[in-house]
Amino acid sequence: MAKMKLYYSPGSPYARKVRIVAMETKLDKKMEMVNVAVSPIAPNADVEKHNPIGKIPALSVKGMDLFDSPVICEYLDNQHKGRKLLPRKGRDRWGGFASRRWPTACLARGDGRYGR
Ligand SMILES: N[C@@H](CCC(=O)N[C@@H](CS)C(=O)NCC(=O)O)C(=O)O
Repeated sequence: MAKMKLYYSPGSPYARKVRIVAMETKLDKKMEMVNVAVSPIAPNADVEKHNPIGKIPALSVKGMDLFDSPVICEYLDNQHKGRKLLPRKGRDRWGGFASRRWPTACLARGDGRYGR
């Protein structure tokens, strides 16, 4: 897979969500992290090349620009071979199983386990 570039800021909760999915899917290893500062009064020209509304996170991959964190998370979840973190349909999408697998639940518990 071509090297991906994630435009992010450590303080952005949206970017953090994407970074968690990247780590959980191990795709962070194939990702160049570009730490940027953005704000509505100080737009970042580099970010605007990848997201027309200038927000982070934005992911540049294979000549595509992806933005909006749910879109980036879904893309990443479809790029790894492991079990899907974000099931799109059925019981797993809304059911307890899906919520127990969500990485933040795992991180909050702090033991690195999924499931019960
Ligand atoms: N719906 C977007 C929201 C992204 C967003 O609002 N990001 C903030 C940082 S937390 C931002 O880039 N703000 C800069 C601006 O509004 O110009 C997503 O889920 O990615």
